[in-house]
Amino acid sequence: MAILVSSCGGGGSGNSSANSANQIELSTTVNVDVNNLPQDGMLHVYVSVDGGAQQDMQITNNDATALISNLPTGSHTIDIEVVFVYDNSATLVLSSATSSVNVAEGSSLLDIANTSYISTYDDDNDGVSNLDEINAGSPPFDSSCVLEVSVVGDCTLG
Ligand SMILES: [Ca+2]
Repeated sequence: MAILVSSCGGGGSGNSSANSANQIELSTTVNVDVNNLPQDGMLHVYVSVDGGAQQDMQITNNDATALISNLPTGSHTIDIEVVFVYDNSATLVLSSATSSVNVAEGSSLLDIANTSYISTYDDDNDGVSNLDEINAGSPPFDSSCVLEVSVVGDCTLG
């Protein structure tokens, strides 16, 4: 038994086989400054359906996408969590969103808007959100640390 997943390059009107294996193409924009992330870890965007296991979404710049298949027709709850995972396994939730989706037969698209995200997580309780601290390059676990700004540049030498 084989499961084939085809990605159509657009334009084609592929076969629409009516069965119970509906799928949604999920996409969302991550409100994280991906160019300014700590070096000692990795950004993950997790999605779970109806409280099930989390799966990694694919991240390209600020866009995260996932193909969720085998969904029964009807209403489902999609939970998305944007998490920075440090190399030492510490995790920091930056933002999350929950969306309800009515899955139709076949394939459908779901885009979760940036504005749906809650990003008030503040692990070190210093009043600055994890997201703001990550975006500012400040250690989100240590409220005693202040933001350091260093200027790196080439001086013109004679
Ligand atoms: Ca904080």
